[in-house]
Amino acid sequence: QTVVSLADLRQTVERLALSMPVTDMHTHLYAPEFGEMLLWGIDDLLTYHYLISESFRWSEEEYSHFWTMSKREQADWIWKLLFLDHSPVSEAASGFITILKRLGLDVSSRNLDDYRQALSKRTVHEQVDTVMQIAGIEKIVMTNDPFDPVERPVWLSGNGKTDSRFYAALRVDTLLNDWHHAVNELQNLGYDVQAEWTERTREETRRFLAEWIIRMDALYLAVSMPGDFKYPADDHRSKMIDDVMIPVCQEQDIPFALMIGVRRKVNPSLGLAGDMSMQSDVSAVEALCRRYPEQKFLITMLARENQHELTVLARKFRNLMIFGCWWFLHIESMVEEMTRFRLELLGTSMIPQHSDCRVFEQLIYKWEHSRRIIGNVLADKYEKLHQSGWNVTEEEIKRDLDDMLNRNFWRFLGKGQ
Ligand code: REL
Ligand code: ZN
Repeated sequence: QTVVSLADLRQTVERLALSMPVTDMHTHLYAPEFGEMLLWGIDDLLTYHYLISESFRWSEEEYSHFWTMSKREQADWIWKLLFLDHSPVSEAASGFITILKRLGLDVSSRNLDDYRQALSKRTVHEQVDTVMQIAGIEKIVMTNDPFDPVERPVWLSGNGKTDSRFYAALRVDTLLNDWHHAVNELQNLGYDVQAEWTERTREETRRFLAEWIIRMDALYLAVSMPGDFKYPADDHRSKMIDDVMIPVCQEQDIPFALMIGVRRKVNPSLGLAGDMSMQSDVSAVEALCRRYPEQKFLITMLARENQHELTVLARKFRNLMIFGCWWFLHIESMVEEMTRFRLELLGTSMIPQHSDCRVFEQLIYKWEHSRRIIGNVLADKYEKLHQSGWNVTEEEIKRDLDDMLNRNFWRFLGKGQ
């Protein structure tokens, strides 16, 4: 085991940070078996909701007109506004350029139709393999909703588990945030529930979750919560968590992931692009972790203002794993800031990033940009240790990166291979 010299340190860390295999523990990507749910290619990339909201800042176009355009027309419109009329310097726009470059396309030509043609020659399977290889992604966790009419048949036909690189996470947003709608859905699926919180309703909702966890082999339950989420409270959410979510997670031995701090539809005309962030109350997470010490919680928050407190909380509860720089925090300056203080407060015992990709090729830029920052921050720390005479070996650098990019997640699940 040779020690890495100071001269080689930064470069070694960077090389390994860019290449160690990743488990992407929260995405909106799907295995090819899910058909049209798996988005990929130039037009899906350009119509990413992050780019839609950025485009409208430069246009007087009616929102409603945008939504009547074909996907290709929308992509052309966004390309012109964000890439030709202005320089693509935002994270999402520069990310598209990183993708073109890594796919070997001629970035300098700025010829969108050439890019389209180059990708249209590929099959979805080829593209999935190529992108995972370029991005160094080994395992991908999807977002799976049994109430989704397109998705449900894939699971019922047994096709949801054919590609071993993809894993399921069971989304429970409707149960927690729109109970009225959930009652309808559950009844349609044959569960004997009613709007009123009866013992039978609780039992049947637990049965629904347990059956779907098993059917999907779901790694965890997941939900996005608004910033005004309170726990404990005298409301539907607290009852659902205490009477249904926690008992089922305990029985199935899986974590509960809460992504807290979203304010949906601030501008409804923008569709998915119209969601906003809001500050949250970290004490809800504190109360959950204290009340259920045997239950594991995967937590991320959307407001920058909550990050430090949440990281401190993770020092207090080993059943709390913080993860990712979510959504509006997935920009280089925030990733840098958050990674730095997380490392300073928790060492490597956290999950510094997830991609939240919606379009397959985004794996390339989201991970490349983040890997570089994680490597750089880590290199600073090793250099400091080196000055005190503590030398690290390449094996140790690999171990630390493997923990952060891959193993911490599986270990937290109790599935540390
Ligand atoms: O999982 C979620 O709730 C969010 O990540 C999504 O709602 C969001 O639209 C996503 O695209 C953000 O990156
Ligand atoms: Zn997400």
